[in-house]
Amino acid sequence: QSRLKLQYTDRIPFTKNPVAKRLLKIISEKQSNLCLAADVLTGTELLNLAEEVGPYICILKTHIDIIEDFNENLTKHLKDISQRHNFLLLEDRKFADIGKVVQLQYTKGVFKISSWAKLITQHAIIGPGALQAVKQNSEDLGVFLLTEISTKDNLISSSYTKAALEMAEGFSHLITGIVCQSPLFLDKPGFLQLTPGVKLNSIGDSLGQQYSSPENVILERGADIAVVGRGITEATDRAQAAEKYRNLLWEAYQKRVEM
Ligand code: 5IU
Repeated sequence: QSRLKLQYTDRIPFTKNPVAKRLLKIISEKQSNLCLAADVLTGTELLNLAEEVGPYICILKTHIDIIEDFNENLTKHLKDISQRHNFLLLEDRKFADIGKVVQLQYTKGVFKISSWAKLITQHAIIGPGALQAVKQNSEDLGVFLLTEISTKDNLISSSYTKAALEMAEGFSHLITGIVCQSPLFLDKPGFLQLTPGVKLNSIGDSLGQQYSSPENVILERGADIAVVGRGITEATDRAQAAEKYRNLLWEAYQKRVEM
């Protein structure tokens, strides 16, 4: 059966990655398939945003290296908020170096990503090395592997996408899902499709980003979880905007299952 037709809870038995199981539970408990892209520049902004939007999201996605006043208290507090509001932290680091360097970037440096992020993103370009580098943590870590990207004129080909998906299949204990733009891997209900580039009333920005609507991303593009950034962070009432995206995305998924 196609993953597009299954309710989130019915997909739990197909997952091999423990974090994916937790994520599917959170999604159904909160009735939210919304991931917030929290691209703000200070610790205070990030924590305030997480508090406001926390009730409506299943994942909060960070780019921790854009925070101008980073210290370890920030990730400690962020973790507390994520536990209180029941969402997972995804560091969108898009690891893409040799395995050894990825291992160091994931565990060391100022950010110590492995100490707070249950989810990370990785590029497939370097081969299985980057996945092997973080594999020993698979009880406590889920990887979203990138096989497509939302920007205009990007260099990813369909053969790259296909090969990246095949690579993911070899690491099903570690892979939570795939970051992509179209309905791929329909026969793998254990993998979750995470799709960025979602915004109401906009087709893109001036730097190549391309947007679809919440309905389009779930019904046409096959997303299981949609990533919304500026659609929420630039709204006057961010909680209200998050609730609106949450409702639209959830209704679209229910419609997809019933169609
Ligand atoms: N992001 C994309 N497109 C992609 C991938 C990641 O936009 O293909 I892979 C990230 C970048 C940003 C967020 O953190 O998702 C989208 O933010 P906006 O909704 O503000 O464009």
